[in-house]
Amino acid sequence: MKTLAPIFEAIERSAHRIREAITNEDLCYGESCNATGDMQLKLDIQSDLIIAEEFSKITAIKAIASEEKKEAETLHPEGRYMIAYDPLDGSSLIDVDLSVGTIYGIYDGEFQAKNMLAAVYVVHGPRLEMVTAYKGGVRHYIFRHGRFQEQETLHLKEKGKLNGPGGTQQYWPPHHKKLIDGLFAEGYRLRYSGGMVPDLHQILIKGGGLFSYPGTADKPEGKLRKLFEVFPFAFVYETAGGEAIDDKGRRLLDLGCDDPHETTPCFLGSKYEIAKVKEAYGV
Ligand code: P6P
Repeated sequence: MKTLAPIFEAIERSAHRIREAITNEDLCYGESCNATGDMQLKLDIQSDLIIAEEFSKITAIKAIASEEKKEAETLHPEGRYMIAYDPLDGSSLIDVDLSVGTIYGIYDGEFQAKNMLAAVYVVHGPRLEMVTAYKGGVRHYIFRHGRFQEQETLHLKEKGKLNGPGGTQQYWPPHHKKLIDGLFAEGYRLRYSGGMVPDLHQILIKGGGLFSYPGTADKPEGKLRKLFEVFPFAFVYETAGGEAIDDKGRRLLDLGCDDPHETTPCFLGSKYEIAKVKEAYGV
């Protein structure tokens, strides 16, 4: 962790500054749209500026790619690390006071899944929490009494109990609906807020289950972005002993990425549930 220590420290500083903004700033929409056309909440833009400012101080960071910006941005040409991040994922949930989060993928030299060194996410909920996946371990921190206190290492069981089915159900392919209904028929509990960070955090903390965002009639390539949403969580889930695949049964971390905003259908979860996905999709 020594070499990435300055990056983790910058992530912690950003987490506090973003939480302050969430608590005290207004929620009105900004005047501009982000690369995927979503109206940008002022908080999205502010969070992006906070993170970019903190990372700009670290000469080891060569470039950053943000969900809020169309292209990647070079910070220090002599640097080594490339960081892709979603500064405030699920920000539209703030105005109903639900949890949101920030997601980081830390890449070595280029923005490709095979180059991922570490993944970090921060959860802004009733508590401020952070999870890091690095060098074979998934570490969980809760901010208490002025510092991030490390908890038990996180692991996914072979089989869980929670089901987080994303996407617009009327546009699900029939075999996907059969998969999801089958899990509910086995007694799985519905756990889906529409915020990727708290939804995947819940399944991880509770030991297992399935999070899915399939290809649908309205979004054939899914909705979630590879570089700063899907690859980081795939890295966390695999490090925790789970699996993360696309709708063709391929490991998400084996996929290429040609554009920072490229999306993919994604299934992340415990081994039993991923086997169910492969069976339903015939892959
Ligand atoms: P849907 C939030 O907008 C987000 O990008 C992710 O955080 C979340 O998993 C997904 O979209 C929810 O999408 O279509 O299920 O509402």
